[in-house]
Amino acid sequence: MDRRLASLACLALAACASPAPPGPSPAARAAPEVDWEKARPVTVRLTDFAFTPDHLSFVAGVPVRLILINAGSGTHDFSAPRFFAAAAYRQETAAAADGDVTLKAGQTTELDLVPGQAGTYPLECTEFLHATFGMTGMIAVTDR
Ligand SMILES: [Cu+2]
Repeated sequence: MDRRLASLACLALAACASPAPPGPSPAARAAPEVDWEKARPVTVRLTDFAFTPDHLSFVAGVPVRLILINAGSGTHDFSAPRFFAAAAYRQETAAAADGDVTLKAGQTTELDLVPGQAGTYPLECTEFLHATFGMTGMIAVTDR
Protein backbone atom coordinates (compact mmCIF):
# COMPACT_ATOMS: atom_id res chain seq x y z
CA MET A 1 0.00 0.00 0.00
CA ASP A 2 1.44 3.38 -0.93
CA ARG A 3 1.54 6.26 1.52
CA ARG A 4 -1.46 8.11 0.11
CA LEU A 5 -3.64 5.04 0.25
CA ALA A 6 -2.51 4.31 3.79
CA SER A 7 -3.39 7.79 4.97
CA LEU A 8 -6.77 7.56 3.26
CA ALA A 9 -7.40 4.29 5.06
CA CYS A 10 -6.48 5.98 8.35
CA LEU A 11 -8.92 8.78 7.63
CA ALA A 12 -11.66 6.31 6.84
CA LEU A 13 -10.98 4.40 10.04
CA ALA A 14 -10.96 7.57 12.11
CA ALA A 15 -14.29 8.57 10.63
CA CYS A 16 -15.76 5.18 11.50
CA ALA A 17 -14.31 5.22 14.99
CA SER A 18 -16.06 8.42 16.00
CA PRO A 19 -19.78 8.18 15.35
CA ALA A 20 -22.00 11.01 16.63
CA PRO A 21 -22.41 10.53 20.38
CA PRO A 22 -25.94 9.88 21.60
CA GLY A 23 -27.65 12.49 23.73
CA PRO A 24 -26.72 16.14 23.95
CA SER A 25 -23.94 17.08 21.61
CA PRO A 26 -21.20 19.15 23.22
CA ALA A 27 -20.76 21.12 20.03
CA ALA A 28 -24.27 21.83 18.82
CA ARG A 29 -24.60 21.87 15.08
CA ALA A 30 -24.95 25.15 13.27
CA ALA A 31 -27.87 25.23 10.92
CA PRO A 32 -27.09 25.36 7.21
CA GLU A 33 -28.46 28.20 5.05
CA VAL A 34 -31.63 29.29 6.84
CA ASP A 35 -33.71 32.42 6.31
CA TRP A 36 -34.01 33.41 9.97
CA GLU A 37 -36.37 36.27 9.10
CA LYS A 38 -38.94 33.55 8.47
CA ALA A 39 -38.37 31.78 11.77
CA ARG A 40 -41.70 31.25 13.51
CA PRO A 41 -41.75 32.88 16.95
CA VAL A 42 -42.90 30.52 19.72
CA THR A 43 -43.18 31.93 23.22
CA VAL A 44 -43.14 29.76 26.33
CA ARG A 45 -43.71 31.22 29.79
CA LEU A 46 -42.09 29.56 32.76
CA THR A 47 -43.92 30.13 36.04
CA ASP A 48 -44.19 28.49 39.48
CA PHE A 49 -44.62 25.63 38.43
CA ALA A 50 -45.67 25.30 34.84
CA PHE A 51 -44.74 25.78 31.22
CA THR A 52 -47.34 27.71 29.20
CA PRO A 53 -48.01 26.22 26.76
CA ASP A 54 -46.83 22.86 28.04
CA HIS A 55 -47.22 21.13 24.68
CA LEU A 56 -45.23 22.47 21.77
CA SER A 57 -45.50 21.40 18.14
CA PHE A 58 -42.73 21.95 15.63
CA VAL A 59 -42.08 20.79 12.10
CA ALA A 60 -38.74 19.13 11.41
CA GLY A 61 -36.49 21.40 9.38
CA VAL A 62 -38.66 24.52 9.81
CA PRO A 63 -36.84 27.29 11.71
CA VAL A 64 -38.26 28.52 14.99
CA ARG A 65 -37.44 31.40 17.30
CA LEU A 66 -38.01 29.94 20.76
CA ILE A 67 -38.69 32.77 23.21
CA LEU A 68 -38.46 31.74 26.85
CA ILE A 69 -39.82 34.04 29.55
CA ASN A 70 -39.33 33.30 33.22
CA ALA A 71 -42.36 34.93 34.82
CA GLY A 72 -41.95 32.96 38.03
CA SER A 73 -40.57 34.01 41.39
CA GLY A 74 -37.36 32.01 41.15
CA THR A 75 -35.00 30.24 38.77
CA HIS A 76 -36.52 27.83 36.26
CA ASP A 77 -35.08 25.93 33.35
CA PHE A 78 -36.31 24.62 30.03
CA SER A 79 -34.71 21.19 29.92
CA ALA A 80 -35.16 19.07 26.81
CA PRO A 81 -31.79 17.40 26.15
CA ARG A 82 -32.96 15.11 23.36
CA PHE A 83 -34.81 17.90 21.58
CA PHE A 84 -31.84 20.25 21.78
CA ALA A 85 -29.40 17.54 20.71
CA ALA A 86 -31.44 16.86 17.58
CA ALA A 87 -31.73 20.54 16.64
CA ALA A 88 -29.44 22.78 14.62
CA TYR A 89 -28.80 26.35 15.65
CA ARG A 90 -28.27 29.80 14.28
CA GLN A 91 -24.61 30.49 14.80
CA GLU A 92 -25.09 33.66 16.84
CA THR A 93 -27.42 31.84 19.23
CA ALA A 94 -26.01 30.35 22.36
CA ALA A 95 -27.02 26.76 21.76
CA ALA A 96 -28.43 24.71 24.56
CA ALA A 97 -25.50 22.33 24.32
CA ASP A 98 -26.02 20.84 27.76
CA GLY A 99 -29.69 20.24 27.04
CA ASP A 100 -31.27 22.99 29.04
CA VAL A 101 -31.70 26.73 29.23
CA THR A 102 -31.69 28.20 32.73
CA LEU A 103 -33.42 31.50 33.42
CA LYS A 104 -33.38 33.59 36.57
CA ALA A 105 -36.63 35.19 37.71
CA GLY A 106 -37.65 37.85 35.22
CA GLN A 107 -35.16 36.73 32.59
CA THR A 108 -36.08 36.28 28.93
CA THR A 109 -34.02 34.59 26.25
CA GLU A 110 -34.34 33.64 22.61
CA LEU A 111 -33.04 30.60 20.80
CA ASP A 112 -33.06 30.40 17.02
CA LEU A 113 -33.08 26.78 16.01
CA VAL A 114 -34.19 24.25 13.46
CA PRO A 115 -35.91 21.25 15.03
CA GLY A 116 -34.37 17.96 13.98
CA GLN A 117 -35.72 14.46 13.75
CA ALA A 118 -39.46 13.94 14.09
CA GLY A 119 -40.48 12.50 17.41
CA THR A 120 -41.79 13.26 20.86
CA TYR A 121 -39.43 14.88 23.30
CA PRO A 122 -40.02 15.32 27.03
CA LEU A 123 -39.64 18.76 28.58
CA GLU A 124 -39.15 19.52 32.24
CA CYS A 125 -37.74 21.98 34.71
CA THR A 126 -34.85 20.36 36.54
CA GLU A 127 -34.87 22.75 39.48
CA PHE A 128 -35.40 20.78 42.70
CA LEU A 129 -38.92 19.27 42.84
CA HIS A 130 -40.32 21.51 40.10
CA ALA A 131 -41.13 18.59 37.79
CA THR A 132 -42.83 16.88 40.73
CA PHE A 133 -44.93 20.01 41.17
CA GLY A 134 -46.04 19.65 37.57
CA MET A 135 -43.44 21.65 35.70
CA THR A 136 -43.26 19.27 32.76
CA GLY A 137 -44.26 19.31 29.14
CA MET A 138 -43.90 17.70 25.75
CA ILE A 139 -42.40 18.76 22.46
CA ALA A 140 -43.72 17.11 19.33
CA VAL A 141 -41.70 17.36 16.13
CA THR A 142 -43.49 16.19 13.01
CA ASP A 143 -42.31 15.68 9.46
CA ARG A 144 -43.30 18.27 6.91
CU1 LIG B 1 -38.93 25.39 37.57
